[in-house]
This record gives sequence, structure tokens and C-alpha cells, in this order.
Amino acid sequence: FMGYEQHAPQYVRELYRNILPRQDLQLTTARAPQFLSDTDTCFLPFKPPDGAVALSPQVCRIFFFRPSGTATGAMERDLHARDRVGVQDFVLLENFQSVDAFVDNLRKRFKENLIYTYIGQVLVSVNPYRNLNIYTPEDVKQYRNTHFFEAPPHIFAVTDTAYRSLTEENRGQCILISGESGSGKTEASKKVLQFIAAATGHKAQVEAVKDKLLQSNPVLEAFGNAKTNRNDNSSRFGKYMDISFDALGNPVGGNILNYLLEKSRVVHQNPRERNFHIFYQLLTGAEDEMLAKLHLKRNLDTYFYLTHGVEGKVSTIDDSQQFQQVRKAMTVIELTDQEQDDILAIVASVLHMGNVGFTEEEGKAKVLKPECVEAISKLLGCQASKLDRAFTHRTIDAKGDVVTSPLSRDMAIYARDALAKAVYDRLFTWLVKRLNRSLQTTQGQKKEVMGILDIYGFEIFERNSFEQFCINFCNEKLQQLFIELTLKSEQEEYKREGIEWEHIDYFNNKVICDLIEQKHKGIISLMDEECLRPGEPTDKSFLAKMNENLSSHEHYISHKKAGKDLQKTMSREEFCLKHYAGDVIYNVDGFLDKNNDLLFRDLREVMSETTNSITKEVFPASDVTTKKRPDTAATQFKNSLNQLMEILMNKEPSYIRCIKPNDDQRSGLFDERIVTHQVKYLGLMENLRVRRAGFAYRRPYEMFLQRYKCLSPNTWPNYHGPAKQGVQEIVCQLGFEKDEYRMGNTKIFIRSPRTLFATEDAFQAKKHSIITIIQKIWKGR
Ligand code: AOV
Ligand code: MG
Repeated sequence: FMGYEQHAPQYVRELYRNILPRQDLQLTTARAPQFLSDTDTCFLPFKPPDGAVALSPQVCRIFFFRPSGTATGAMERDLHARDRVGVQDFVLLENFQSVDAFVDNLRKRFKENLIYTYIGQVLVSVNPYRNLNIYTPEDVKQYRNTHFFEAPPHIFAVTDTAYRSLTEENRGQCILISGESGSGKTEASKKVLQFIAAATGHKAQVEAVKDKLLQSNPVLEAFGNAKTNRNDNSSRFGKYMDISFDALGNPVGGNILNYLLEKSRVVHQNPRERNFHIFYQLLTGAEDEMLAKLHLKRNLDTYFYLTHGVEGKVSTIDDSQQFQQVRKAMTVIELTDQEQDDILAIVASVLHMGNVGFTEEEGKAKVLKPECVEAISKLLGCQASKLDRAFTHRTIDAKGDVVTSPLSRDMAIYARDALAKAVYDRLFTWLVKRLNRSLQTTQGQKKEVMGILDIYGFEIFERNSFEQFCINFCNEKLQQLFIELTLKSEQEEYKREGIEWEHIDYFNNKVICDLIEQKHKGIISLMDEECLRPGEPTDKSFLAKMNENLSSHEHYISHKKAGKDLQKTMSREEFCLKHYAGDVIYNVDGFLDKNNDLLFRDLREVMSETTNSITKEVFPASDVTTKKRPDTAATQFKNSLNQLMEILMNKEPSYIRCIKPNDDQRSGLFDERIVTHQVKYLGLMENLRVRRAGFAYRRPYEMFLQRYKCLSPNTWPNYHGPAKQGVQEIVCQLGFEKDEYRMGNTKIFIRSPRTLFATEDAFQAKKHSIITIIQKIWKGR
């Protein structure tokens, strides 16, 4: 019985295997021994070996039922288990309309370190902010090939279900992870990958692919993650990763799509936040020789772009060690030495750009530190004099008249920052593309794909700007997809099971998606129109335009239209959108500028002439002279989102909704106010409502029968007929009301938890009496 103290179910399994068969005794457990969880109750009608008695039921939650009389106590505890650890599926909540009941259930489970709970097939995960021992190879084994409902809620269960559907039914999968910053999305996506890596084949070729998939993370995180006030390792981009599998179910490649990197961070960070990790990694981790080659000094304070947030060193992050890891990962993903040099040269050049500095003479900007321009030109391979001129001048092609005029100091700073952002942003996109080349599958190998979406959740800050607008729009689209796919799958299941479809009443957020993206009339169209309008379009004129055109829309609230209460919190530069998850007030300041995303032609031209293979590639010469305006930032985002929706629409979805328990990144602290907020904004109540609109509970007949067969004399102790008929016997015996259940082709559907709990309670009582009988037999021996 080694190891039972750490892992009680393991111990019971041992008992089951080794002792019970020999002693001809019966062990009563909540489910088959191989599926026992830490919270399951087991009854043993004999004295367990020495030591086991000392196990506290609170710790391992195995209650030994012994002739000496401890049985009653154990029984009582078991009856209270639901109160103590909550329900593992929210559909079983009696009071499913109440947010408080929802949060209370999460709290109970969180206190017991049970971070996962289902809403039907949706997994809700609460960030424990501590390493739990629930992702071991042993756990992988437990969930591999286990039916969804046979083991406690776990991200491995979701992954295994998706993986099996992919390999056994050839259905493309997607795992959609959402939640606020710091709620554990990225960690969740890594657990999915971990499970896939552990559960699939181990041939050298397969291992090489897995290695690349796994090592893509440190590289992308170095360039796309940063310390924010919400998360020390916050992803500042959206990510969708496809893993392709061959006919044997082994990963053979992958593809990554990236969304909207928060590039403004390159030139500015809020107090106590940092720039992207790579800058700090390079400056602290690179050898002296490399720094010298990049014209860099080790001191972080030297660089203007790193001094905004003041936070250089973060206690939880070892930049230097991370740098070594990133360098190794770059090699694994097959970046050549030359490519790695070019990448780091660009990173260094961005730091130098921040330090260029300008003075102004007679309204004309002049470079303050030519040595920085010099360094950039050496690093990227361009003429210093030309770069200097591009930093301080602007060329405009007005209907064939090419005019070059000097920039003011402010405009020069603006142009320089725009360059730094563009260079970094395009480097990031290049990296993703390059990674995809390494992850490419050879023709004919690919069979099905599983996609993992790790994307920013709904954001509501004190002040919400263009970025929040885009992010929240993205969440509206995902909610739209969720509604369509959930209803579709519900409908399909009803059809498959031969049950008549029942109308489900729900809020369809399509109206909000339309408000934002509709051609000509939507907010993005109005914004684009305003950006292109001759004259002097400003954020204010854009707001006026929206107020004029959209005021009658029920989800758009202008300052004028706002009620008294809302007006108090809203200024005249703001508008409010009634999102499906709640009202958000946006400040228009900066909308047009961010949407336009302008980089002056002179700088684009210099970049296109560089010898650095990456900058040369990402600033093509053809872009410099083209008359065609590139799509605006919002339109690009909208288009990429719609492409994503198309990809996802054809896949079978699994949902993981992440919640953070507090704002302090602290373990053990469950702040109900903060959790309640997220439960609302994640739309979980709406999730539950849709799921509960029809039948709360459904199980295959075999499983239902296995558990409850003791409840009818016609199925207990021995029953060999068809499972469906057996279930019918039990249902008749218990006297279910007619509208409370349906008999599908393979499953029983139960409408309300009330009925299920009555069944469960009857089962517990029966179990108790059976045990008493066994006990008597035992005593009689
Ligand atoms: P996010 O991806 O949702 O935020 P992360 O996945 O980066 O959040 O999680 C934030 C931190 O919480 C991690 O660095 C871990 O320290 C901790 N954490 C998350 N999940 C777990 C887990 N299952 N077990 C233990 N610790 C965990 V953002 O990228 O900011 O939206 O943009
Ligand atoms: Mg993340």
C-alpha cells in the first residue's frame, strides 16, 4: 500500500486489486475504483491495515466503514459532501439563476483546491496561483481514455475528450480559452499541450514535432509577453495555434495565427509595468561580447523605452536565465544563427531608437544623439545620413507633387515612436510566420487539426480606449460563435437522441456585433470614413458622427442619451456600448490615430533599403510608392477575426473559461466581488441558462444503470437486459414525473437537479442499508 497517504484513491485501487478478491468482501464506492477521485467516498466493511485509520477523512476523504461503529460518522459526512465541496457541474445547482449561488459553489470548491468545475461541457477554471499536484504523468494516465463524467472535472478531461473525438470520429477540434488578464489562459493552453504531448506517440520524429510546438512558447512569450499590473507574464497578443495530427493521432505539425500585438507598449508603459520581456532578457542575459556587437550597455536605465514603467527587475522573473532558454528554443524551432543575429539586431535597434532624442531649431527637429542613429544604421544596415533625414522630414505625394518638409520636434518624436512600434510589430509577425514554416507538415501527412485559442478576455478598465474596443469586439464575436455552436450542438444531440427540440430563450448578441462591424453603418465603418475624410478629422468629430448616426441604436449610449446615473460617470468625450457582458464606457481620445496607424513614407523607404534580412522583408519596397492605403487597424482586426470565426465554425468546440480569484496574484484568497464580476462578464450565467433551458442532466444509459441499479428490485442485484430498459425500471420505481425526463436513443435526459438529487439521495440511503447488512454478515462471521 505504498503511497496511499499522498493519494488515497490509489490506495483504494490497491485494496480493490489485492485484498478484496481474496477476502470475498465488497467495497462500496461512489464509482468504479479506477475512477475514484480525492473527494469520493469509499466504504470498507473491514478494518483497514494499521496506519490507515489515522488518515484524517478531511485530508483524504476516504471514510472507512468499520464494525466498530465509525460508520455513522462517515455516513453523515458523506451526506454533507455536497454542501462542503459544492457540485462539480453547475447544471446541478438548484438555484441556477443566482450569481451568488454560482460564486458560492466556486468558492467552496476553491477552498478545497478543486479549481475545475463544469457547466455541462464547459470547463470553468479558477487560477490557484500555486502549483497543484494535479498535472502529473499519473493524472495524464487517469484521464486518458476516460469518459468525461467518470472522473472529476479537469482540463485533461476536456483535452482527452477533444482528442478522442478528433482521432476516433475525425472531427476537427478547437479549444477556446477565455478570461481576464491573469486568469490562467496561457497556463491552460500549456496544460492542453502537455496532455497532448504525453498522450501521443514517442517516436523520434513525433518527439521532434512536439519539441517544436512546446518550444514555440518561450520564444513567442519573450517577444509578446510583458509584466503588467495584472500579470507578471501577461500575453500582449492573441494567439490561435493549430496542431495537426496524422492518421495515427500523432502531432505532425502546427500553425499559429497572431492577433493585435499591443505595440504601444514598445514606446510607453504604465507605472510599475514593463516593456516586452525580450529587452530585459537581452540586456541581462547576453554575454559582454554580444552586447558590444549590438552597441548596448548592460544598464537598463540607459534606455528611454525601458524607463517609463520604472520597473526593471521583477522578483518572479529571472531574465538572464530566460534568455538562455529563449536562445535554446530558437535553435529548436530551427532559426539559423544569421536569423537569430538579425532578430537581436532589431531588438537592439529599437532600444537605440528610443534614445535618439530631438531638439528644435526654428520649428525644425534636429537629432540630439547622432550616435544612436549611427548604431541603428549599423545594426539594420542602412545609411545613417538617410535615416537621420527620415527621422526629421516628411515627404508627401500630393497628386504627383512630391514635397518634402521638415518635422517639428513633436512630430519627429511621433514619427520615431511609430517606427519603433512598426519595426517591433512586424518583427513579431515575421517570427510567427517563420515559426509556422518550421512547424509545417509535409504534404499528405496531415489529417485533422486541433486548434487552441488563447485570447484576451473582456476588458473593462477605469479608462477604456481603442484597444479595449477591439478586444471587447473580439469577445462579442466569440460569444456569437458560442451561441451558434452551443445551440447547434444541443439541437444535434436532441436530434441524434430522437427527442423533440425545445425552444431555448436566450439573448443573441448579433445585434451588438452588427453595431460594431456592419458595412457603412457600423462603428468601424464610421471610424474608417472619418479617418479618410479630407479636412481635419479628429476624435471629437468621429464621436459626433457616431452620436448622430447611432443614437437610436439600443446598444449605443451617447452622453446625451445616457441616464442621470450614467451621465455622472461619463464625460462628453465618451460613448458607452451595452455589451452582452455589461456596459463599457469608451474614451474616443486616440481612436483615429490608432486606427490610422501611420508610418511616414520616408521611414518606410529607409527600412525597405536595409540589409537586415528581416526588416528588408517586412518593409517591402513596393509598399513605399503604392498609392493604395493599407487597411486601417480596426478593419484589419475585423477581417482577421472573421477569418478566425470561419476556421472555428467548422470545428467542434471545447470551452475553458478562466477566472482569477483576486487582483493580487495571491494564492488561497478568494475575493467574491472580483469573481462575481468575472462570472458576469464571461457570460457564465448565460452559459448556464442555455445549458439548463432544456435538460440539466444527461447520461448514457449504461452509466446511469451502473450507479443506480440498486434502486429497483428489477435491476438489483443482477440485471442482464438492455440498459435502456433497466433505466426505465429505475425511473418507474422512483416515480419520476412525466415531464421531468426523456428517454433518448442512448441517454436519459433529466430536466431538473431536484429529480437527480432525489435519485442520488435514494441511492445514498440504499447504500447505507446495504452496508449495514454487510456489516451484520461480517459481525456474524
Ligand atoms: P492569462 O494568460 O490568462 O493572462 P496566465 O496563464 O499567464 O494568465 O496566468 C497567470 C499566472 O497565474 C501564471 O503565471 C501562474 O503563475 C498562475 N497560474 C495560472 N494558471 C495556473 C495553474 N493552473 N496552476 C498554477 N498556477 C497557475 V493575460 O496573458 O495577462 O490575459 O494577457
Ligand atoms: Mg496569457
